[in-house]
Amino acid sequence: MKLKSWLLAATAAIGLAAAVPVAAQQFESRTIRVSNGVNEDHPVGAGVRAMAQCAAQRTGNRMRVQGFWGGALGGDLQATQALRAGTQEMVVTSSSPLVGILPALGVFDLPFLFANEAEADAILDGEFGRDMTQRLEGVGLVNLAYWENGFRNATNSRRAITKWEDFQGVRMRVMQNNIFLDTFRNMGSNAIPMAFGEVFTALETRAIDGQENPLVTIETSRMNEVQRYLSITRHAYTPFLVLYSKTLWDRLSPAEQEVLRTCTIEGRDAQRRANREGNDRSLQTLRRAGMQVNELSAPEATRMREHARTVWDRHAEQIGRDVVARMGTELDRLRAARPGG
Ligand code: TK8
Repeated sequence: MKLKSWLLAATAAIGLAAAVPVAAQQFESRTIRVSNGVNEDHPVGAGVRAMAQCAAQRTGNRMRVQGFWGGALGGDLQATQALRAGTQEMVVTSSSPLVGILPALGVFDLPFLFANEAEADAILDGEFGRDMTQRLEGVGLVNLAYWENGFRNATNSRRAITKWEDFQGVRMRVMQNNIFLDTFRNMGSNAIPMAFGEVFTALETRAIDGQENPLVTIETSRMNEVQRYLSITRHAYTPFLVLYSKTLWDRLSPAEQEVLRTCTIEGRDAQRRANREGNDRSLQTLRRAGMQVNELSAPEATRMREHARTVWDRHAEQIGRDVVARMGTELDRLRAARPGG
């Protein structure tokens, strides 16, 4: 190449480098794949977009976060195993399917654990959540934040659920989790464990009668197309874990790790906001779509909660009695400080 052309090219390259903020120049170009079992119009989409925008801004567009939706990279457990194998960077997953990896996570599956979102946030974002994050690191998973799947409600094609006995004989899909299996068997349901990606088709073909999920998931998974009854039971609260493969995490620079920690928290706040705003909207949408909606009365919710208490006793050992006891102590402290909840 002639000297003049070379000088021109070199000048252009230096000029370009100078255009990228110095801070950004410390970042490699990298695409981070994050797997999700829900669809992109679910509030998790708002969280991933906020996280991606934050990462791009802080790295001069060198760190790209790419979402894969509807279980395209596999269901919760399958994607999580890919992280542990170091073949995928991130997943947003319910905690429930991971109890085979870390039994202590089962504490979040105990029926009627949280009374409201404020309690859930205080536990998850506080000392209890940090302890669980530390336990996850021990099994090759870096939990960057707790996002919100939310309070779970029941849908089915056979009858309105007005009291726990109405579950009798209903073939209810539950997550692949022994506490959910027990909770629904204990109410007389024929509980069937199944990965989330198979649920819509199983409902459509009547292989199962019902399932249970938060309102925004029921709506964005179009379950009104294959379910007649929606019963507001709020029988459990599921967190989403935003996990990074520890194997791949350890190869990141401290600066990249800092960006991801900061941006996953920004994503958390956007996702929780979208989830909570979305719940009311989803309920109206599902009503308009023709679902027959009922809410458990307070006395029947109390009866269901009391009936489910036996599940707590049966699973405390497997979860870890210390973990269950700490959760109880933390919740008692929160409730004493905020009697109104
Ligand atoms: C989505 C799942 C799902 C969960 C379930 O990846 O399996 O019912 O509530 O939303 O995590």
